[in-house]
Amino acid sequence: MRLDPTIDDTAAPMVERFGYDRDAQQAGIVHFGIGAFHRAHMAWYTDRAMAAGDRDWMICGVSLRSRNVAEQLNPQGGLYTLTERGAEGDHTRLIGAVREVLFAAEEGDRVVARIADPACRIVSFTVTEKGYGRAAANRLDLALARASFYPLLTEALLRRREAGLPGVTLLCCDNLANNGAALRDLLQQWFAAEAPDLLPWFESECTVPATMVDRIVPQSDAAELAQLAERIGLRDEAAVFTEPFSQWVVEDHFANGRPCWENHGVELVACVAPYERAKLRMLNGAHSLLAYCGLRAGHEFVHEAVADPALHDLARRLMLDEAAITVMPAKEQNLAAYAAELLERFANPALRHRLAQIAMDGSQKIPQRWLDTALVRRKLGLGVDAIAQAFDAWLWHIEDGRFVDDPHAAVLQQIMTAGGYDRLVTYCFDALWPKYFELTDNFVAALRQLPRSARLDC
Ligand code: CS2
Repeated sequence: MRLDPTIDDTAAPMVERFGYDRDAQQAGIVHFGIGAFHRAHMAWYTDRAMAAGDRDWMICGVSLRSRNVAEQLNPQGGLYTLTERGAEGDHTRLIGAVREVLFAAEEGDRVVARIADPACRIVSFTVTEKGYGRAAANRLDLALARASFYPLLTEALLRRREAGLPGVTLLCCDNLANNGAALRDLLQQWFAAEAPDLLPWFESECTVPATMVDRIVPQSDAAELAQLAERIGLRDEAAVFTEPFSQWVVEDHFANGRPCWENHGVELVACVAPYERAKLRMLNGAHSLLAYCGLRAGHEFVHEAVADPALHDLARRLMLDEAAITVMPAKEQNLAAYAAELLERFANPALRHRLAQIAMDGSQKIPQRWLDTALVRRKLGLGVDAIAQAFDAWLWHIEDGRFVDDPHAAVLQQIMTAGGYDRLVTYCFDALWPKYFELTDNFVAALRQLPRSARLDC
């Protein structure tokens, strides 16, 4: 039997329930990019806030790229289960916070109507690093932006302004450096080009807080869905599987209200930067290192890569010897303990987290994960060694080509084939990441020290 809104309380008794009247709630949130991460993170926090008495924070999810999530969730009335997989076994909860999923390409009018509705107070995003239409150095590429959420958002905000409604909070939940400021800057560029008269209203009525989001959420696979159905007696096509750990640090700057997430573990702070930097440079930095070095060493999953003593040591060195010194921690942050905890989280064998999932979109992830660290270290007169090894493994990954899923894959591979490593390294710092141009010599020098980069002759 498939999960649907009419299932009664006797079905799947071991599953924890949300326990609020979904039909009595309005949709206070429109979320772009309703993938597994959002369902296991913001929707999970919001579900618990509503279960504790907060009202009218149902989520309308929007998919930009495919109809898949709508097909998984809509027949289930938006319901899905979240299973935490830890040392104590699996713990499953039914989540009620999602009302519906709209596919933007076909239901744009509805997306606009949901955001323009007086009930909507937050528009949030997990559209991945490449979903923001950024070219080098946070410049907005208008053609890419037109294919993303910007036009629908603009139409909806124009309607809100015409109707005299208040603004909304625009909440970026992606792993970008300074994600609030970055999104704000991109929106300013977009409005300046496409809807200049909306810009002053946006600036005075909307806010764009920074967030640090953290929960490891692998793509669910068919075997996991089948095992879940066996265990709970219900088939859930939209099920998510994640770790027990979750963290969300949010700048408390909301234009039009928010759920009381702070009662459910969310840290609402004045400044997110130290948390975000530690997370991007240590967790995500080590993740990408494990992905490229792990794939090169023949591993498939994160827990396998981190069980390899050489890679464990390299990930630890990237976090502690290289990244930690570049982060000015908040008072309560202990970066040594953080690194130790991260290595334990990576080692969780119940999470089938594919290295290939992390390896995708390297051209979009590498700057905030490795290059920001390298830039600070250069200013301090310090080199990079673990990061250079990780970078070398990324070059291998491009050359090998088996798992490459990256918006710049074709051009990177072409350059590699035509000019080899030296041309590719130069191209990266010249064209792809010009903000980091001064690092070219550092990386060339560091790569020269590595055995497999003997071909590097630039
Ligand atoms: C991962 C992240 O796919 C990736 O690139 O590094 O999704 C990571 O699992 C999350 O940021 C953890 O919070």
